Amino acid sequence: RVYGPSSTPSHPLATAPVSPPPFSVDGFVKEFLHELNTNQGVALSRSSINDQYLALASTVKNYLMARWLETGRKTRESQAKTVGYLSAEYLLGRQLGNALLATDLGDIAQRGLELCGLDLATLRAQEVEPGLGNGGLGRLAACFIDSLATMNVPCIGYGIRYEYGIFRQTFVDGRQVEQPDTWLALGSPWEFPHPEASVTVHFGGHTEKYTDAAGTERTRWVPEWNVLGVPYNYMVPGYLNGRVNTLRLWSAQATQAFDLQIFNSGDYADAVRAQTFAENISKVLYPEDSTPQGKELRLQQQYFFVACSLRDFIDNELEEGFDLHRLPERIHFQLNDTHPVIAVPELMRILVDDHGFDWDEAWEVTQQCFAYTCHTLLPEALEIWSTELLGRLLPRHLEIIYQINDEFLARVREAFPGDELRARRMSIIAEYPSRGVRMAYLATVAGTKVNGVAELHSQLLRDKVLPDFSELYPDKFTNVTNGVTPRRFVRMANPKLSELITDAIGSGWVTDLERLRELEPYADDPEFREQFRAAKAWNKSRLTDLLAQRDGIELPDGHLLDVMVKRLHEYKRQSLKLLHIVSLYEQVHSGAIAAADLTPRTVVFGAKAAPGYKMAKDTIHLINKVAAIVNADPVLEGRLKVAFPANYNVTLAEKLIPAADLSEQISLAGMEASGTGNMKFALNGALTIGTDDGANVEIRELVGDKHFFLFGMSEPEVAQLGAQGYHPGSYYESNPRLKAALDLIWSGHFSDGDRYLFDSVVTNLVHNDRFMVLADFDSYLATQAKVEEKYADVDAWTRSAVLNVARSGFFSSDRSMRDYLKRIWHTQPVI
Ligand code: F58
Repeated sequence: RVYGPSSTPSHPLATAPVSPPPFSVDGFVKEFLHELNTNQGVALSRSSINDQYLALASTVKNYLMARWLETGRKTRESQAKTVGYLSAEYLLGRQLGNALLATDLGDIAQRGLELCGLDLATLRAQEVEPGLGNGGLGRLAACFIDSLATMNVPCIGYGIRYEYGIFRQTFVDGRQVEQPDTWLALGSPWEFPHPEASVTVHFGGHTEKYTDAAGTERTRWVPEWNVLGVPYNYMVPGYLNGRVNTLRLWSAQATQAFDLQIFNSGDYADAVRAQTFAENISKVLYPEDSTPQGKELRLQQQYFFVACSLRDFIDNELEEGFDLHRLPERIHFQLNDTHPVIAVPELMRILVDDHGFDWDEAWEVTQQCFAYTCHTLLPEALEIWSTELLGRLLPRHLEIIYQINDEFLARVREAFPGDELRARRMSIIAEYPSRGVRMAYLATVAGTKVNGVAELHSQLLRDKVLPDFSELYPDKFTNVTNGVTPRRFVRMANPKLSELITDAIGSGWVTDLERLRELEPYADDPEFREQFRAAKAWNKSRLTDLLAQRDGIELPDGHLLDVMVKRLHEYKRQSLKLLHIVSLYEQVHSGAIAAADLTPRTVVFGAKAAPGYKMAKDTIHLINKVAAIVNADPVLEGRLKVAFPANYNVTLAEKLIPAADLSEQISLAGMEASGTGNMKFALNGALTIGTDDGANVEIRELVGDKHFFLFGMSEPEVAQLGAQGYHPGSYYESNPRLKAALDLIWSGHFSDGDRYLFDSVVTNLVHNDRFMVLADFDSYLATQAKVEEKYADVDAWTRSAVLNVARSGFFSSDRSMRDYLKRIWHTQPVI
């Protein structure tokens, strides 16, 4: 790669710093129309909304461009260490609104567009969000890169440019049906492809030994096939600070050589098929939740993006004249879960095979370059790649992993002589039920640090998931509690609340969220509470309009808005929320309570199920069936309503969360690593009903018991009940309310008399119930009664809601980033 002109430029402009276009409303209009005419090739009078959206995006991009170039220059000059965030997922959400916020161009754009007879909100609604992630883990990556840019920390986010992101969920007769997410179809103005900077990635083949010129025995990998990684750069603008970091997503393409070879062999059809084969690697995001499938294509994806990213960074280093022995001073790669862990043997391979390092030297460097974040506690969610597959796809990497493991086990045996059982337990290579590489172990052995994502999770990670490792390396383990970006999830999503906060305490909270504390006294101010309620009411009416238009759902006025949005998974226990609804319905119809005594409540669900996860899909079907009956019931009219808008995504979250009164965080204690939705709700003034799980624990500690509805067993109680033997049937038999609710489902009442339709869901709860829904049912209902009592006291409720906002500043992802900087990356902002 050669950059820059071939001779010294003589025109003065050619060496002047790039400056952003000056901005005024007139300047905006001029730029916008210029983009519309030159980029879209249309006149305003003939332009479509999509043309207008693309022209607006270009206008904002042009404004950011000079800052992007300047950020690159400053970062190179400072020689500061960069954070390399390696993540297979980035759930970015729409870009335009965030870019307008980061540049403070929102007002100018709005006024300029009005002068053109256009409406900003309409153009914003045209954007299809890049849904390049499944849920919490991918959204966390997006929050983190936003915070690093805002905090002036050099960071490159590396990932995959999936052609199809997370599927679009539709409901057909209440069942989930997946549709492809064609987010690129109408153009993608936020990306900058750089085919000239493509990287070749190798796969397959075998390894050979040879002796180099110095007489040293070395190994070389003779791969069988390869693909090209084409980088697409995305801007990551900091909030009002002029910094623009880079997100680099890789797209797979067939290499020319590969094509030619087959073309020359005369089989045109085969050549085209080869191309498809290569492009398949970045074709689609795996819509998994929690259980890795061990699919070959997924391993290809993982190695593909990691190999591209390391090559990219290292080539740059070499071009700039850095010595790879000093790599740890230049970069810290953060492994977002185990998906990028194949980067560890890849860096070893690069250093040893390509750059002639000896093994120990390479291991020294590699160990200092990585740190690993774990996002789960479910044993089945820890990735294990079969050695058969790894050996076939990445033979050299498997050899390297074996050698890392040999040296590691030698160390274990030295530390614990004679404890062969321990060595077997800790081996990176699992032998049972079949031979495989435990990626979490590899990451733990290789990285400088291992962190969990909330206090409770990090503790359970040490004590239950990796106890042998925490004994061997006590200092490696640390916690960084997750956070969310206040820019997108408060400032942008909740403009009314933001205005209220800013009027009260100034605007500094947007980048210093702990300052929300200054709101505490306002909780006792009746006028402030009134305005706070007005903001909530505005958010609810905005949501009402959206759901009416988007889903044909009618939200009743004046209801307690009770929201449970997250992936559908048994451990998250949407079925507990559902049993609550069914029980209210049953109690009214059995005459146990009068409909008039119910607190008017609308329950909103949002959840996608992994397409292959039957129990999750059945649960979605059941929720929709129950919703249909409840919503059509005249007795419950105005009292209870269930809404399940399809295709919950970041865009919908931005409207739903600010409108919520009650946040449902009801996983079985010890199962949800952290949760981040829980933080977004608290920051937007919803009260939480939740178990003592994940970051709920910290939310409750901070907001105070009086302002949080805790229920259910604690993690030690769950462990104890599990150890003594859990029998869900005994709860079913002994709790008449629970039995009545389950029996009603079983009777076919919600399935047109079909007793078998939901048999698997109910049978599973009564006979298996791995996540102890029945054990927590009673406590959940009793706590919901407390919710209703409190909701009846409007002032007490609002006071708690204000205090939730005031005391949740800790959950800014800026704070998470400060913790990573201090505890893991040891790097500094560049001013
Ligand atoms: C989530 N994990 C945790 N995984 O469940 C949640 O508690 C935590 O707050 C969040 O990470 C951020 O730390 C998660 O979202 C996935 O989506 C994986 C994607 C790849 C396949 C396996 C699940």
